[in-house]
Amino acid sequence: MTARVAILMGSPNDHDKMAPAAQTLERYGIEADVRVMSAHRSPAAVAEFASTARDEGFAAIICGAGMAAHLAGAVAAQTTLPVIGVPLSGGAINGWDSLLATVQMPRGIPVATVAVDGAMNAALLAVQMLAIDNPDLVTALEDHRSEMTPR
Ligand code: RP5
Repeated sequence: MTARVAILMGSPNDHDKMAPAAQTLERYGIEADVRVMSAHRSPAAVAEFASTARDEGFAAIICGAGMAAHLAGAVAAQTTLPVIGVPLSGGAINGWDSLLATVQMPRGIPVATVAVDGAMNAALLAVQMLAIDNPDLVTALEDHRSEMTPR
C-alpha cells in the first residue's frame, strides 16, 4: 500500500490555515486525506480514526487545532504513528493557548509540534519522515531547499 498522510483539523473554520499542508504534500506527490474531527466535539470519531490509522495505510498524521487544542494529543494517545501538531491562531489569546496545549504533551506520548499556523512545515516534516526509506523524496526535498535558498 502506498503511504498516505492524514491531515486532521478540529473545525471546518481551520481549512484555510491548514491548506498549505495539503498543498505541500501534493508538491511531493504524497496522497493527503483531509478530514475535520474534533477532540471535544467528536471524540469517538477521533479515537476510531487514530486507532485504525496504521492499518489503513497512513504513515503520519498531521493535526491542526486552535484554542484548547487537544486534537493532536488525543490522536497520539491512540496510535504509535508519528503525530505532528499544528497549533492554530485565533480566539481571545491568538495561538498561545493552542501552542501550549499541543506542545506540552506528557512523557511517553509525543507530538512533534511546529510553529503556530505552521502547516507547511508540518507537511515537510511528514515528507522527511517518509524520505527515510525513499531516495526520490530525498532528492525532491533537496531541490525544494535549493529553491528556497536566497540568491
Ligand atoms: C478548535 O476550536 C478548532 O480547531 C478551531 O480552531 C477552534 C474554534 O472552532 P470553531 O468554533 O470555529 O468551530 O477546536
